[in-house]
Amino acid sequence: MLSNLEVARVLREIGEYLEMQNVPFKPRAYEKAALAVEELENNVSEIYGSGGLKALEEIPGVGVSIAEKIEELLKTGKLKYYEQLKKKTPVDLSSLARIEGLGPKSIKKLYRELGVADLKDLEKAARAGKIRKLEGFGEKSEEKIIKGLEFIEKAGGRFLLGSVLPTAYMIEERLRELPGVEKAVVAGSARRRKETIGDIDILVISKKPAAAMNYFTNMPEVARVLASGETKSSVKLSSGLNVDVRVVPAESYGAALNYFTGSKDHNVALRRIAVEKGWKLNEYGLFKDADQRGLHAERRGKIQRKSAFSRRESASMIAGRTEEEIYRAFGMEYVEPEMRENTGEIELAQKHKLPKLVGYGDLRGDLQTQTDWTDGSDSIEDMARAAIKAGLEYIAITDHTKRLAMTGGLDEKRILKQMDEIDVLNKKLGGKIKVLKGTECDILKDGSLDLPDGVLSKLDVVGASVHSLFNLSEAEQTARIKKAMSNPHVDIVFHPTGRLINRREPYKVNVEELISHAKKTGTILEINADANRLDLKDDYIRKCVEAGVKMSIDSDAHSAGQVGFLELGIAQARRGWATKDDIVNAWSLEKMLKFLKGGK
Ligand code: DGT
Ligand code: CA
Ligand code: CA
Ligand code: ZN
Repeated sequence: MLSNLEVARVLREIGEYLEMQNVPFKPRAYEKAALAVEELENNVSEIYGSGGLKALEEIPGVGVSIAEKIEELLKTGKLKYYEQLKKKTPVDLSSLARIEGLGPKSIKKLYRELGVADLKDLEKAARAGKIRKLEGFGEKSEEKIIKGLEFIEKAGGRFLLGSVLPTAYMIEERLRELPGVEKAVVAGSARRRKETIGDIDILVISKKPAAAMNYFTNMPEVARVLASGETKSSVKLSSGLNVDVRVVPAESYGAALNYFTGSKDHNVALRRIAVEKGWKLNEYGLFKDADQRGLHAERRGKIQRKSAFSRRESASMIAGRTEEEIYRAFGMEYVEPEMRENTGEIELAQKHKLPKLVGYGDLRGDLQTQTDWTDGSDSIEDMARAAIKAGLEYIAITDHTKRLAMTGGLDEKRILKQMDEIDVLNKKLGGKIKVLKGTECDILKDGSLDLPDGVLSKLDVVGASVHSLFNLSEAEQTARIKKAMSNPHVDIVFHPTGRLINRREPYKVNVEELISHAKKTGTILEINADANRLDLKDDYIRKCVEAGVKMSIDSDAHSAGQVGFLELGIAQARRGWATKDDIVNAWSLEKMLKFLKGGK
């Protein structure tokens, strides 16, 4: 389903393309229609769904011709007229318009005079000093364009959850400590723990909103203030990351948190349920009747004023103070943020059948860590002590094997020596933690393993990994890993797809086939908690859960400081709907080992 903003964007771009072709009047009409759609209280798809073309024509500024275009867009997801215009004018409008200060008129000029069709052309022209010579531009605007290009480049990709969360927590914490602030909490995709983040969203309840905003827009990390208002401000940090802060009234806190946590698709589904009940859900609350005047005020953001708010609250508010209250009013179970993607969680919540997700404090062990025996930086004992500190009951030492020569991978002789050392250490630690003997054994080209079975059979935890030949065909790669899984000593496949988020695609492999082979062979698949990996990804975790394939959540620590750094892995597991029962290292040592040895 298309959102109002998406429909408005297409209409606006049509106007801009027409403007570039010097078509009279029409551009203005499309711009007006875009604004009207943007400001609609209800979703334009819903309006069309209930009232058809006629209802679209009733939107102010939307005539027959534009209504028909919206209809085509909603029905097919595409619009021929728009596509044709785009083809006729080979200018990447939406990218160019992201540069501060560039509108359709100046983009037209740049295209006509300098042939600038996209950001690359723009950069070339600016660096060559050509833009300052254009009429209506100058040295200043050329500089501004170069700045704008730099910002876009910096913020171009999405950010890793692992790099964003510490910043998000930090800002949240600082806001919370300000005088007058009752609550400050991270919402948006960061609260849903999505693996990559577009921007940080933070909600604040405060008696002194101006003070909170003043602090926020003046934080030392702020590179630029994008918007600053009484209730909503946005900044760009010097890291390139954008942060939005909104101040909301306590009465609406739950509704606002729900709205700004998203996902958008989850929100839309909830709102539809409200409409079915004859209610109305928005970021201000859940309301019994659609008091149009009140809603109008809300839309303009004036609702923050106490008087307007309490008037409406007394009139028709059903819930809004907490998220729990809202879900309860719907007759639903509370939905954990990590599940809010509208991929089936709403239906389960209605039936009170949501899975009980593995908790952030549920892990009892860590099954992948490396030490200074290979490419880790700390000793086995350091790692064990760090694990004790992290509250773990067991830790597996899984150093690399000899084929991974650059890490000083262990051969047969050295790993046997390491096993002896672990025996000694376990005695020394006197039961404070159980150090398990393990390996991260390389999978060779033909699917055989880098250590002989005689050694593997002596280990507590055998992990197998692909570290080479990433470019095999899908069939070869899949067969290779399946063969390793068929080895009766292999307990876990570590980082099963080999991806590095934003840096490296996974190798070609049929994960569905790996999952069914894991089921058949009793092999565990890993959820690697490294911020760059988070491998398996959420979709695959769900498939494992459905197939009854067990998983482990491992830190892949290469230093003591990284041991127990499992939060991101747990978050990923929760996004994949995993329960404690699905995660072997959420189990007691005894049960976990029994599964490892008995599973095959
Ligand atoms: P991101 O920032 O791209 O990683 O993803 P989000 O989910 O944080 O998205 P963002 O920052 O654009 O907006 C925060 C939340 O606000 C989003 O999860 C849901 C809500 N929201 C934003 N735009 C819309 C919209 O057009 N309709 C609805 N229903 N909700 C929206
Ligand atoms: Ca966001
Ligand atoms: Ca945002
Ligand atoms: Zn390593």
